[in-house]
Amino acid sequence: MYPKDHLTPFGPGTKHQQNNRSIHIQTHKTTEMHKAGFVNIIGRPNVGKSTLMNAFLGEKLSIITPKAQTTRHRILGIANGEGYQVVFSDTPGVLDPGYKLQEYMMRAVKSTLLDADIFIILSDVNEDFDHQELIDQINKTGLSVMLLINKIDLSDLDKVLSKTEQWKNRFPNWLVLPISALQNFNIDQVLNKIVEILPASEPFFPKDDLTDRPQRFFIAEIVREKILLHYQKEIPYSVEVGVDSYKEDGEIVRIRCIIHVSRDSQKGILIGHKGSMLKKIGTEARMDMEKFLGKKTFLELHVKVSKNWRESDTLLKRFGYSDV
Ligand SMILES: Nc1nc2c(ncn2[C@@H]2O[C@H](COP(=O)(O)OP(=O)(O)OP(=O)(O)O)[C@@H](O)[C@H]2O)c(=O)[nH]1
Ligand SMILES: [Mg+2]
Repeated sequence: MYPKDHLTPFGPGTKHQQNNRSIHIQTHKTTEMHKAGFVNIIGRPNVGKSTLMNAFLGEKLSIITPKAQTTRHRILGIANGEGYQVVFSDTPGVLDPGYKLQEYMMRAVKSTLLDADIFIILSDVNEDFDHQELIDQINKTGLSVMLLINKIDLSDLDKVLSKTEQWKNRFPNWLVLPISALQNFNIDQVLNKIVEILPASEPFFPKDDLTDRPQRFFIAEIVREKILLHYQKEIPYSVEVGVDSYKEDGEIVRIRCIIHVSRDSQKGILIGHKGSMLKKIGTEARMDMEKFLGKKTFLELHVKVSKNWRESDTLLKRFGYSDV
């Protein structure tokens, strides 16, 4: 989905131009000083991939919830520093797909095999990443792999040490490190290591970019985060959120979002008694949007039944799930 050549909105960092260094003398000079590349984060659902990317960025970009399958797309988060640019990819958790939406999610994961410079496989202290097919594909690339054992704040030293040993014995070429994404433990050390390994390259994005996704994407994700947090059972997995209209009106932003549900019966559950649930979602989402946009926000939420959207190629594509 994101071959590097297509990712490069500007300048001398593009592969094409790097391949023609002789005619770009200035590019050649600066390439030696600057490091840049793609670090793709892969792991099972709920291990903390989004928390980790946000920790690297020092910003809340990807949404995070205690529920598995929170992330549905590949999301780039760009960490810019003096002399480096690390383009992280947050991805959906690896699973065996049961319906079309999940198939699209897994295609997003597979796309990270095509453009990585470094893989981060995120595991946690209680669960191992055991998707052998993906491990084989990653190893076949011959690229650097960092196996990070997350959530060590929930464990004890003995367990962390034994997990670290297990992984080191299994994959002697991998760099194995314990971390806590939530508590920022070892995050700077991992970032330093990444920069050390990355190739010399011009940046792939302007150095003040944080992501490749438009503001609207994150607006919709904020609403989805609140739904994941406040509803149980099938609702979180049956909703999709789209931004229907976004208007700047001086210092105010007026936003209308559509919440798509899969069945008629889910509409009432989502709205709640006299609209109480929808109101709660709206209030919390609006507060987060104001922080994210830095502006006073008016938010309108509407619920629409888009029958069985999770199984419809047409609707999935309309909602931004691509073939990659
Ligand atoms: N205690 C602890 N909790 C963590 C840590 N990292 C993440 N979590 C929690 O784990 C849960 C899942 O985190 P996410 O970052 O959404 O996990 P994910 O891997 O992106 O999940 P999916 O998008 O569903 O695949 C959240 O409740 C996080 O707060 C950590 O280092 N320690
Ligand atoms: Mg996630």
